[in-house]
Amino acid sequence: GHRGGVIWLTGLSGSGKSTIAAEVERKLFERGVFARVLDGDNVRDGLNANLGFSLEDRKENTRRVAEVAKLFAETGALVLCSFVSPTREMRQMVADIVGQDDFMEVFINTPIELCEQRDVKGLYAKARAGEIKNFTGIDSPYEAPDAPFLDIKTADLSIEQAADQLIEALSL
Ligand code: GGZ
Repeated sequence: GHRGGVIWLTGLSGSGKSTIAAEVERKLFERGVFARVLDGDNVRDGLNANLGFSLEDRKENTRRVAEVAKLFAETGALVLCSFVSPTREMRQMVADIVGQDDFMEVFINTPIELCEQRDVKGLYAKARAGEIKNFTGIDSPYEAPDAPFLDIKTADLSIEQAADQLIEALSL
């Protein structure tokens, strides 16, 4: 059997975090593993609707998600948290909240050139045009993890291959 834990996917906007997390969730469901994705799409509309993208708001976004993820993990879920969470300090806070033993940091390592080239949501173009301020990688920092549990270099991987790397690393 398995017990709950928090898998924390960090990376740039457009790096593929949420897509990979959703694929991992799907594959784990097939194996009968209780997994849930938390990401900006299901958290920033509700729980964190009052937060923006200043570093202070991102920190609070991250803190609340970590607290929720901890509660989920205590029910036995594997919680796939997909958040830019751009600073080492923020991610250390997550580790402190959920407990080092239940925290797995996964770096979705996609070069910014590639994220910007794909620009799935058109946000990089807007950030370049100055229509979005404090955009990660453009005019707001991103600090790559020093020693993540797993570093997925997505450039030459399909979504499925990236998801498989993550699942393999979990050795369930
Ligand atoms: C970064 C932003 C911004 C700014 C809106 N900077 O590609 P997406 O759209 O789906 O992922 C990004 C998401 C980031 O939200 P998070 O909650 O993950 O951020 S953090 O952990 O830093 O709190 C992007 C969109 O929201 N977005 N404005 N300025 N990404």
